[in-house]
Amino acid sequence: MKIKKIEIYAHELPVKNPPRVMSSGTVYSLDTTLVRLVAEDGTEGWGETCPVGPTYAEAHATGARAALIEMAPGLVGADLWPVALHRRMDSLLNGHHYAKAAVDIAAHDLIGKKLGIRVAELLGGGAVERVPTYYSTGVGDPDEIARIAKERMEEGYPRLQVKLGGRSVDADIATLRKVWEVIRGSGMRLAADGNRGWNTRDVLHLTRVCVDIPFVLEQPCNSIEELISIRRLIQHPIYMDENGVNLSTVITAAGTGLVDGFGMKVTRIGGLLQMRTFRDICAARNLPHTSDDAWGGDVIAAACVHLGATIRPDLNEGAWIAAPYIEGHYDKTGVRIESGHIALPKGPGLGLTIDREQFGSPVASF
Ligand code: 0XW
Ligand code: MG
Repeated sequence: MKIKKIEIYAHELPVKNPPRVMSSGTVYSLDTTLVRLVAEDGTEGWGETCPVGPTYAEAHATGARAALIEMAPGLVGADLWPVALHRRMDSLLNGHHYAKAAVDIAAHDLIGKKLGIRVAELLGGGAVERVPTYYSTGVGDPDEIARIAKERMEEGYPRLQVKLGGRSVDADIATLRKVWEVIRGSGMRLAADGNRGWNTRDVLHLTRVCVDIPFVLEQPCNSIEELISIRRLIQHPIYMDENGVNLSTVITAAGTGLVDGFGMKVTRIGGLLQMRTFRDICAARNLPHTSDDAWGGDVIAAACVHLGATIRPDLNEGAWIAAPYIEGHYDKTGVRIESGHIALPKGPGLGLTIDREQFGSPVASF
């Protein structure tokens, strides 16, 4: 199974009710990159990568396309099987996981279609048909965030992630208190995501003052060193998100007991091949985790859901997708949220029907 053709597309995804505010930046519309791989027999596969602006991670939209254009000539004729494909990509470009992930996802989609099986089965199977998701608020006024929390709880979301940081820590504490007043006793799980936005002083204060609220503290500070310094001083569990940049870091974080779980992004870690290994490392250490990406349309959403379906259910913190925060879809059939859960698509590969017309001409094709 070899790659015959590669097309790279750019597509704009406007934020619904803009802006979306996080401690790492404020965004109004996101520039996503799609990859279409075509095999020798004409079977196609789609991949996607969409950094949520240039300051969330060490990634940006035009960087993704530059990396893909750098690799693409050397990928024509390459073996599609993911292990071989990643070796080929690594021989063409060092790093740039978030770009390589788009090729990896497209290859999984294509192989699934060729074999007539879903990506979830390609990833090892054991999939649930109804995948839990979670809702992620922006950073906002405490009363407004509590109102959103109530609405999502009533809709049936099993988990809520509240975005915090980048402002006075007292406003963050007030937000957590108001949200907890609303969801207390409902069973809805809570994550407090600082998105690297707090210093250790503010985290220590926040966790002391909120010791009675059972939230998970997600990526509170910028660096691994800061996580190490607060780890033994707080009583809330810590999840790593942005610092989990590769499998090596994950192995160390899991192996040394630095964290109690992860928020993980398919593109940050390099694609579904690495995500599958990450899932199994977490299972070996009983560490809960998500299956997310930073942003993106229907393709990346489907990739997160297929992987998310295969996570051991007691460790599954949900597959997050950007659909509720985006205007429109470019896929006709795929992933939709209902009562805080997503039905795993039925068709082969990612199970999508892409409306390619929406993307216009490719920005590059090889
Ligand atoms: C909720 N997410 C998965 C999507 C946002 O863009 C960032 C994020 C996170 O940091 O958890
Ligand atoms: Mg996070």
